[in-house]
Amino acid sequence: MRTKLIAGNWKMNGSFESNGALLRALKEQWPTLPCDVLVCAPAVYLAQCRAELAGTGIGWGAQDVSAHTAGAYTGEVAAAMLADVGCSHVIVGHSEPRSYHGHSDALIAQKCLRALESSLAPILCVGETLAERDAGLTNAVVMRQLGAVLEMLTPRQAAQLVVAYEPVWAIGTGRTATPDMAQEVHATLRRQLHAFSPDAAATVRILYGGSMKPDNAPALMAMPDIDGGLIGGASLQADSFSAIIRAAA
Ligand code: 3PY
Repeated sequence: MRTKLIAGNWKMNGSFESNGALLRALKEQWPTLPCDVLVCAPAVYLAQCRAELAGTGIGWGAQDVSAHTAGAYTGEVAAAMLADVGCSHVIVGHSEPRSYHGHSDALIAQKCLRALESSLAPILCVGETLAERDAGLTNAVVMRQLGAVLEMLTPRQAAQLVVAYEPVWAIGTGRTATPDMAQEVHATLRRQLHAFSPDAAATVRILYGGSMKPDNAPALMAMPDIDGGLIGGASLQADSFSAIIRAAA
């Protein structure tokens, strides 16, 4: 049985003041948690997350990681630095940096490797655009994106991954895949993992992302291959994030 994971993706939102209020509200609401929970904050606020969350059950993670280990890479943050500030996870390959900053499958695979070398679990995002879905390419796209990472990993490393299926057409649009649509893609990803390593297929959590909200979370998370959510806007308010955590219980 895989423990469900609810991960907040704050994207480029927040301030010391608003983060503090949000984290304190979550701590108060969840002295004990019904599933795994973490918040993925902008890098500059990760130390604040550590100060607020250390010793609670709520974890924290980053939204990107350098493909390099250290050195002359102005503006980048190394996996070892994220581990040093207590991160357990890092989002890799979200469709926003894939499309706005040209993150390729090969670069994303390198980022996953750097994360794993520092004992960080990559949350590998995969997902198709609307044009790709309409052209019947959904499975081919997500399998290409996952395959580019798997081919760099050992089965043991693959078992450390978290995969997030985020249909690009459902991100920031308010549109969501129906539970059946999402389940079909999650099952495809699970089969691909199984062909690579049955152990990884049994362990890896496949999250749904893309406008998961309190009202659609219960039906999505009732699906057999949906092991939690990567939550955008609804993770910025304690009440909506908590409602999704309750839906995972
Ligand atoms: C969204 O829900 O908009 C996301 O992109 C989650 O990562």
